[in-house]
Amino acid sequence: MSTPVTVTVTGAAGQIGYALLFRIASGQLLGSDVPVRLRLLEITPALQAAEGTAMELNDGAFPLLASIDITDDLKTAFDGANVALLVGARPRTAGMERGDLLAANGGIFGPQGKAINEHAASDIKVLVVGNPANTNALIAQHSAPDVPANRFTAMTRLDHNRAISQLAAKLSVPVTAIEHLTIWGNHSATQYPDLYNTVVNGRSAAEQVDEEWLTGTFIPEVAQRGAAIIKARGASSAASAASAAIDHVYDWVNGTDWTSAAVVSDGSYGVPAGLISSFPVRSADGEWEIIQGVPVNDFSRGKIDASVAELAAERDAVRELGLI
Ligand code: NAX
Repeated sequence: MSTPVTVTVTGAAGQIGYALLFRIASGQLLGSDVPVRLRLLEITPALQAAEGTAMELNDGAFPLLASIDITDDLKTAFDGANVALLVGARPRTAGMERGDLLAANGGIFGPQGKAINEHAASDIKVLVVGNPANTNALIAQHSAPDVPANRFTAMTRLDHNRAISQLAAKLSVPVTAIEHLTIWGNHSATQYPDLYNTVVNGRSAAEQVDEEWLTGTFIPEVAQRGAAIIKARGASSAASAASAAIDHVYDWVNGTDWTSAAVVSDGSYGVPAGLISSFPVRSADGEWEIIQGVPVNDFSRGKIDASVAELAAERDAVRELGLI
């Protein structure tokens, strides 16, 4: 068995944390032969709840779980961290303007990025789940100037998985029949799930569905799926979000030919360099790479541009607030 990998999870006492931690402890994040040391970061009032989750983790007697530390201290949380899952965030509350939301999250992701810069292991990989995920990741990345920018990513894998599931149901095929699906842009209502490059049983997905379904049903339903879950469940997506976080990091570490992830743009596909935007990506040797040469038709161009404009506006707002 290899040496334990240190995995830091913020917002560990929350509902995504509750679903995520057990899957990490069971070996699904990194591999079934990789022991993990868990570091749980919470705000002080939630430390007791995190202790309760840790008690249950211990009760799982997971062979791969080497240790659990619970803390409200950033240095302790990120000291030697190899993987950081930044889940805890400030939710938007009634009457909160976008600027207030971004400022509140800047107060979380700025200091966390700084602590990662100062204390994390040199191979640190960061996944931001807490919303607004792309811009929170941008803030953390700018606060960690000594860490390669491409180690900061944000999660659009839940959107990717939702799109695969909905397309599979529509075409009555197993999810494994769907290849090369891409979520472009922001993890928000403007995200663009691209079926023009998606392949199902060797044929373009867009050719197998009618245009009205693609534009009038599929795209809005993927984007609004979170709201539909809240309506049905009375609580926001948790286990599916945790599952997507597991998928994202597992693929990052172990490699994949094609998925969607929000990574720092290098200017590909007209997305301004530096923005953290979702792209078609592959991973090899622990590094994401934006897949090049994916055709972008006029319809896709308009959708991608709209989502990227939203990301640029968020970046400008956090810049004005002095957060980046
Ligand atoms: P919960 O409210 O259940 O849990 C959040 C936890 O974070 C709480 O325990 C809170 O005490 C903790 N927290 C707050 N500030 C913190 C800080 N500064 N340091 C450490 N911990 C802190 O939310 P949950 O349902 O778990 O969702 C977590 C985040 O994921 C939210 O921002 C949510 O919007 C976001 N999501 C992102 C998704 C994505 O696809 N990127 C999908 C699911 C989810 O909506």
